[in-house]
Amino acid sequence: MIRDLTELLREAKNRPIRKMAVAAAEDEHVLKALQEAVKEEIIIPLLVGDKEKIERIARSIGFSLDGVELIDNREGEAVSARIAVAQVKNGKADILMKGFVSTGDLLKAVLDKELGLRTAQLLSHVAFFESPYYHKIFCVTDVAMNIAPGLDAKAQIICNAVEACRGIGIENPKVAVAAAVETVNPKMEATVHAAQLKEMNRKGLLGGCIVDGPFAIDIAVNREAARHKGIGGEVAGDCDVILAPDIEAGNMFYKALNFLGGAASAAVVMGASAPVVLTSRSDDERSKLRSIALAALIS
Ligand code: COD
Repeated sequence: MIRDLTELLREAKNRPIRKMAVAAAEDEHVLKALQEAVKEEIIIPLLVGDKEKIERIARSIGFSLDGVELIDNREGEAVSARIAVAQVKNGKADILMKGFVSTGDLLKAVLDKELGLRTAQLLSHVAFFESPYYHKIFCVTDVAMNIAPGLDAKAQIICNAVEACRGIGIENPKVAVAAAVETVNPKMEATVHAAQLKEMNRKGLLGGCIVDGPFAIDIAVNREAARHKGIGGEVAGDCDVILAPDIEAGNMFYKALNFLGGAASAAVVMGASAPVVLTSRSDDERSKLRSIALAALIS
């Protein structure tokens, strides 16, 4: 089992090297992360984007592109996204990574019915964290893709997170369904969904995980807080997965952990025919590198 996020890199180095198509690679943070990932022999990049800009940035950071495959595209980032997706679809790459392209444009290319990477599953984003205030790594989902998931979508989001956890050795993860309170309030949809998801899991509809909630975040991550409020069970204070009620709550939690909470993160989109590295433009190259390693482990 991975105990801290730096282990992702060590573990990924021991696995077969993966080929990764990068959509709109003309981005300094992305190229720095790739430079490191190539040095660590985690991936072989296949760059798509504006060749002139990519080569200029690569030169400025001392990244030699000798032997690196590069598909030149000057028709904009959305087209680069479609070309990179096609490389994965055609089996020329095992992983897709977002470069200097908007999340919306990349996801639209991934979701394209004919040319994209859709499967029967819902696609969802899973972000892993290592926090100085928590005793193990954990993930939050979905902070970047599904805007306002309903009950069925949340069930699939949990299944994707469980699969991602398994990919890094967390078997039977403990899932906390996050809300603002610990009791079911019909006026708070997240609390109603929590009770329903718990019941679905009890009936064996989710599988391979323990689900509990509704939990406010303090209950999910802090045993003392849970004990103080009289909440027991295996999940309270020891969760592996936090299911966010919607993209707003999830995204704010994600950014707050990274920018105010001293956390380190790694993220991947699950449910497509290949893992998708979908880091935010403001994530630094270490975070991007960890996400590449995570995707390589899951792929
Ligand atoms: N999984 C599988 N299929 C999906 C999913 C999904 N998560 N989302 C949409 N689809 C399918 C639909 O069933 C439909 O067939 C087709 O895709 C189009 O659906 P729309 O019209 O809802 O999709 P779009 O193209 O308008 O939007 C899809 C996005 C993922 C782009 C949209 O949900 C979105 O903008 N999400 C937020 C992205 C974002 O801004 N993140 C910011 C944080 S970094």
